[in-house]
Amino acid sequence: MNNKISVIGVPMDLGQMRRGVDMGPSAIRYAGMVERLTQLKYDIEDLGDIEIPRPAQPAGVKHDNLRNLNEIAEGTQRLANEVDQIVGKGSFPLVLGGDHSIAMGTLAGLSKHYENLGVIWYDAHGDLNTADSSPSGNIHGMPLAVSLGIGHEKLTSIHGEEPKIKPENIVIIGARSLDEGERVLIKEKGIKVYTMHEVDRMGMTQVIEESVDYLKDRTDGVHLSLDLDGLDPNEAPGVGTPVLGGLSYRESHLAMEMLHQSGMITSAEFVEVNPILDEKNKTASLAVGLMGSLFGESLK
Ligand code: HAR
Ligand code: MN
Ligand code: MN
Ligand code: MN
Repeated sequence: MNNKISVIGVPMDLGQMRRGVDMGPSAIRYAGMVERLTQLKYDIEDLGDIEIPRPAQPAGVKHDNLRNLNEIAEGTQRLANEVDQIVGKGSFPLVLGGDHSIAMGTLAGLSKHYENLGVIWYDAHGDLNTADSSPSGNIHGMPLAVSLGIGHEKLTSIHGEEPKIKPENIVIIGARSLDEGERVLIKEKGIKVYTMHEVDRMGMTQVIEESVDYLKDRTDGVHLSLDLDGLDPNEAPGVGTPVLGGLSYRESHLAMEMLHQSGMITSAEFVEVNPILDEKNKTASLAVGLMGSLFGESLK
């Protein structure tokens, strides 16, 4: 794994309706992220936070079922520029959310450096909605579709017109809340999904082994996009859209450890930490612990 890590915070809360997720980056830093990764002998630089525009007034106006469209497009474009530069100088981008809409910017920035960028989407949700299929108009439910080039032109054209990723390079893990339009897209595009059903039946070991095998030959880099709501709300109470029956603490650490061993992860983001909904910074601390495992911490 790359020995240089560049951290960038994205205090974005415009992709959904619960205020407070914009404080996710601070909560993760307070949970001891830099100290934890420094102990692992990484050379870590914290670039601070991206500036996110204020929401339009009156707040939260919907634009064609795309709440805060212009502000999100602007903020994620700034993130794309930063991520592009971080990879350009040979460092590992570690992005702190913020709601999951920021992944549009992360993937757009990364896409300039990879022909076949792999994506592991660790999430209760598919985030494959468009304005037409979205039940909420919340853009945090759309970033994976947008990155495939499906969605509003203002979003699909962030940091370049072309699609940022290909459907065959995606693996979704932990899904248990998929909307009808998302199911159609998954079938149509042949996207690989390990729902909770498959995780339960196969176990996380096999899920990660298969995912690594699947992505190994077809990709030239793999981004981990970890939505904390992929974990069970008992482990991760500080998220805006909790869904029961999620991945456990131990399954998630195992997944991170195995991904570390694979040596294939080239960038990562940890999103949807909302300290206002949290219990004593439990979810932010969990995120930092998972980073520890992803970056090679182990008892041996
Ligand atoms: N699928 C629902 C929607 O699009 C809920 C999405 C919730 N998304 C996240 N990110 N928390 O995974 O509105
Ligand atoms: Mn705010
Ligand atoms: Mn998500
Ligand atoms: Mn989610």
